Amino acid sequence: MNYQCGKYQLNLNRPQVMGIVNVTPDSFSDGGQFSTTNLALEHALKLIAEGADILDVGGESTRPGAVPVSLDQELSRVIPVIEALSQLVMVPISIDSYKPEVMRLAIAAGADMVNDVRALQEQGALDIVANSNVGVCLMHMQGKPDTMQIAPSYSNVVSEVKQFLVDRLSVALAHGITKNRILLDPGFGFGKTRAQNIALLKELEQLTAIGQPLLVGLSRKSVLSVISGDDDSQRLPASIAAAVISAMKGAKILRVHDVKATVEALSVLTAIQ
Ligand code: YH5
Repeated sequence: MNYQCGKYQLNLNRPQVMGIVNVTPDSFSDGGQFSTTNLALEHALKLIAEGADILDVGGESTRPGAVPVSLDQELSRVIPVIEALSQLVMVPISIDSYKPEVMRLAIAAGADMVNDVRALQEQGALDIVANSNVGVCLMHMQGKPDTMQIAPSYSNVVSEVKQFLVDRLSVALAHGITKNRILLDPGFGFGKTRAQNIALLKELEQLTAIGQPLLVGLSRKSVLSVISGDDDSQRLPASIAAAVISAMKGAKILRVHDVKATVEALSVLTAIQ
């Protein structure tokens, strides 16, 4: 099975690792544009050296309760990084944004894929992807990032997420985005309680059964915390377990912070597949 994204064809016969590149002002830098861009580029090159198959570049946090950034702010963060990376590296570059204008300019700057937590529901987003050759990831989210974790509610989380993904897949196909360009994603942590996230992971095969490749993002998420109140850096072993379990249940792309450890863990699975 192959996945078409821009000028690249990804081989999905073995699980692929998507490395997360956050382009947000760092506490170690002065917060200026130059150092923000350069720290992100340095991090991206490290992830490539560790074996990342794709890079996901994002300029706005979609964590629960995160402050939204303006369009101009987001563009000034991500565009220089995408321009540089698309010239420097030989892996697909994904733009993590739900804003059509960010998608459009990112594609012009060399992005090969759109990772959209709103599944192309913003006005104009479908046309921008359809009128290009980039890949797309359609993710499920209940509510909006600022309030989604207050009271997530489903009668059956697995069937409701599945129905949403099937519906967005049909809409994307009807707009002329071909099957080989579309990934689906249950959106772990996006408007889901811990029990609902666990149910989705346990029943992930039901989403694999849709027949489109799945992208899964569980890396460092709070659903994995064993001790209440623990910080992100303590979630590596649980993140590795989640990536391997997801891949065993059919996920084709794992979106992770810790690329080296994930690649090494997945190589054991690849060896027996
Ligand atoms: C995803 O699942 N997630 S941003 C909270 C954390 C750690 C990490 C409390 N973008 C996904 O990474 N795109 C994000 O600790 C995504 N799928 C896709 N397609 C949230 C995130 C995070 C949140």
